[in-house]
Amino acid sequence: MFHISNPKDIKEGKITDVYFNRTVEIIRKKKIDRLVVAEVRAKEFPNGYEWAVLAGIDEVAYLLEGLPIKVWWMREGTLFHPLEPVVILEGNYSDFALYETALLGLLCQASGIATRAARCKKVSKGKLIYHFGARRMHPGITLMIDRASYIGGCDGVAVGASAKLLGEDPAGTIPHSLILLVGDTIKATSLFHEVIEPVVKRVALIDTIGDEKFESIRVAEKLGKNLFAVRLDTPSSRRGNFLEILKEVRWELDLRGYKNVKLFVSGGINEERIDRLSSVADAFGVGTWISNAPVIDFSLDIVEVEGKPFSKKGKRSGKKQVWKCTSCGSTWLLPFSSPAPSCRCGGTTFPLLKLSIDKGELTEPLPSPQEIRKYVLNQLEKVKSSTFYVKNAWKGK
Ligand code: PCP
Repeated sequence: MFHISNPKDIKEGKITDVYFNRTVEIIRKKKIDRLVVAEVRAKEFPNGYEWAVLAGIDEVAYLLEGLPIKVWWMREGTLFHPLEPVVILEGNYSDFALYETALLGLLCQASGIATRAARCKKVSKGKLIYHFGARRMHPGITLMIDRASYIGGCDGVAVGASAKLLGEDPAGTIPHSLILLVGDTIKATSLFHEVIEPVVKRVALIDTIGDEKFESIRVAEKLGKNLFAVRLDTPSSRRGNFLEILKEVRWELDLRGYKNVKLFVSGGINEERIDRLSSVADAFGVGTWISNAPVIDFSLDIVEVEGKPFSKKGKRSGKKQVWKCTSCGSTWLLPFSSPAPSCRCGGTTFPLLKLSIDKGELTEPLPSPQEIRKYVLNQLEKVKSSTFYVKNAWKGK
């Protein structure tokens, strides 16, 4: 059997830390249940990120729907900051206590992946980013990982079942295995061109046997205008100065009239390599860097009991709202009952946390993955890329 949780058990609050079961038992036996407000927020982000992308809300909606509580959340895809609550729960504590473990798990991992995808897309300066990292993670969560990478900004995912969930076509090229079976890059690519339906872009993998420069020329001369791109997944032992290899392939293809053939890069790709190679590469296949993204370390904490601000040491008490300026993007963290702040830039401010579940029902339909992705890309336009990473920290070629 596969060691994955049964969705029914998750929905029934059975995937929970045992101390929540015992707490609910005590509450019920000693009749000490209380009306509380609890908030989900992250104290800090991995690697000093200044912002993160909220993801996993659609699964949280499914998890909490039907519970006799009120839930406010930021729209999925919202760029948020440390200390800003992204979800608020209000109700009798015992009605949602058993869901904390699953709720946090849904948000922590998906938001980590969506944030890495968004950072890759931001640093790519508009180049294509495809998520190729399903093979690095347990297949039980492939759909979640691919969805988070797509709404975070990736242009496509490789797994067919995930693409189906997203209502998109899967993005794929040719594996080394096909070339090794056939024994030659050109013969293998020709078989692909012969068998696979024409709507699928012809991306030839050119690093398996011969030199990338000569293989790219051979495959371009063979497929001509049918060749969309060449993929370089050059093993690190042969990578040398990868940017120079890309420039050389670009030169040789252009010299022979194949300016339309794009350069697709994969294998060990991260933000720094995208930044360094995006002056020449047209598309990137990113695996581990996205699917194995560090989680956003959310925690859920009570901030009000029976209407009075009350929270543990280290947490600011009281129900809060996060306001954002429509024009400059500034945000404010204020007590929930505070009036809308005015922004120095003159822009109007709006509340990010919206009542989204009331009396167990969603207050409005959830946005589609495409709408969320568009929302993320719009916000990314306003994000300063200079706040990314220490340049040249990466000494690799
Ligand atoms: C890998 C595969 C994945 C890429 C690289 C992800 O290549 O193509 O898409 O890699 P990453 O986790 O380092 O970012 P291989 O497994 O070498 O090749 P193949 O395409 O033949 O499966």
